[in-house]
Amino acid sequence: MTFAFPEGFRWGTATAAYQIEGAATEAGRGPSIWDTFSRMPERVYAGHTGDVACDHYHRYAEDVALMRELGIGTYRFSVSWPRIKPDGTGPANPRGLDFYDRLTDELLAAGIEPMLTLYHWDLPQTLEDRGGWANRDVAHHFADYAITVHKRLGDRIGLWTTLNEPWCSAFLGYAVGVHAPGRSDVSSALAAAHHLLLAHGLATSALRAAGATTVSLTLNLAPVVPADPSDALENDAADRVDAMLNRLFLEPVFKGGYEPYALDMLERRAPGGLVRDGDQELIAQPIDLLGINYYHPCLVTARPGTPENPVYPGSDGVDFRPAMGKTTAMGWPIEPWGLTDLLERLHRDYPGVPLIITENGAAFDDVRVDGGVADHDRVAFLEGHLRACHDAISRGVDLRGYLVWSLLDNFEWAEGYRKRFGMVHVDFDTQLRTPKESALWYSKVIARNGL
Ligand code: IFM
Repeated sequence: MTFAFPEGFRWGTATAAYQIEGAATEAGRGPSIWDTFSRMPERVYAGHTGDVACDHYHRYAEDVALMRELGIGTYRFSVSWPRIKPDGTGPANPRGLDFYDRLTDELLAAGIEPMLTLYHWDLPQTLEDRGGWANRDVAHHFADYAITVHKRLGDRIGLWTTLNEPWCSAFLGYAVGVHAPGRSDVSSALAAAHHLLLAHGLATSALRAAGATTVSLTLNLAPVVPADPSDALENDAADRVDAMLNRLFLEPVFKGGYEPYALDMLERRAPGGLVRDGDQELIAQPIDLLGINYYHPCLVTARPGTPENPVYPGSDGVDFRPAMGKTTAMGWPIEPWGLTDLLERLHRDYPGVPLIITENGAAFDDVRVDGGVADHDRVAFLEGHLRACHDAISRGVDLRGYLVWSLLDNFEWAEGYRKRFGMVHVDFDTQLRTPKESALWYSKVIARNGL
């Protein structure tokens, strides 16, 4: 074997509630912002919704059995807040908790370690009606919800993640409206970013007080690469994007506070008094693991006069370069070196924080061959990124695991079901699951603990 991974390395896969569960109105679940958004005209491809999705709510046992057959060691799933608290606050809906209880037991019985994410973008609609993440109160409601889930599952779940990709929730949801709730207002997005971080801090300390031993946060991070690294203007362009994509979240969590640039942005462009005394201390709760979702680097160049891209406040004069080489079906560049760079940077800038890849994967237009799915592109993608992880580990990075996005083809947000990220093909008419070549390949990687 050429690329052996450390003993105890976690091999797994990930999904999210709204993308796979379906059963949108079952057992007392309330509506989420994605139920509303997907019904707005022309927001989601072809009017697709998560109403049925992969019907995982009813087929979870079959999906767990599939994972067991593949040898999956860790399964990262998210809990639907509106299933647990249909109005976002108030008493728990026991039938909602029952589902995750059954899922957890099924996973444990199959020898699969559950990793639970509390928020993967499906805010209860009633909370959005009260201002959503731009309203500070939501952070406190989130901590209450976290404790409700912990009370029921804390005896069996060892790995807790507060938020998935708060940058996406804040900026894709509130600055440009390509995701739910579909608002286009930079100041609300900045408020949302701060309140998401606050929610993370409040939930982390509440979970810790309740006895959780491993608490993590998952961020979508990417190296921001200037076209000409020897040019000062180019570096400044890259630095301003990096400040809002990466450091806006990393610095307050790991360094005790926002950088002056980010703090200034939050105070100047968001409604007054956003960052209150004590907030930064709350956000800086120690965590045990940082989850990284890596898909591709962000390529930029300085072009004076270019208007700000609202998802990166302060990015005026920055142009976003298209991919040069091979891309996935999302049009994202395939650049595994970006993952090694990112891991090394995190190891250097935030030493002592164990890392785990909580998502990496790709959408491709799969080719069906004799009833099977020959997704050679996905195999090559995963193999390239696993080598990138191995490189980082051999340079001293404390990387504890790798989870493929995703187990199943699923509801890819604004792209609906047309972009397929799964290692397992889903026929959305019949709900038939067919492991693709990548699933079989990954299974062998897991068995060998390496490539
Ligand atoms: O499908 C998403 C997931 O929900 C969050 N991270 C990126 C994936 C691919 O776009």
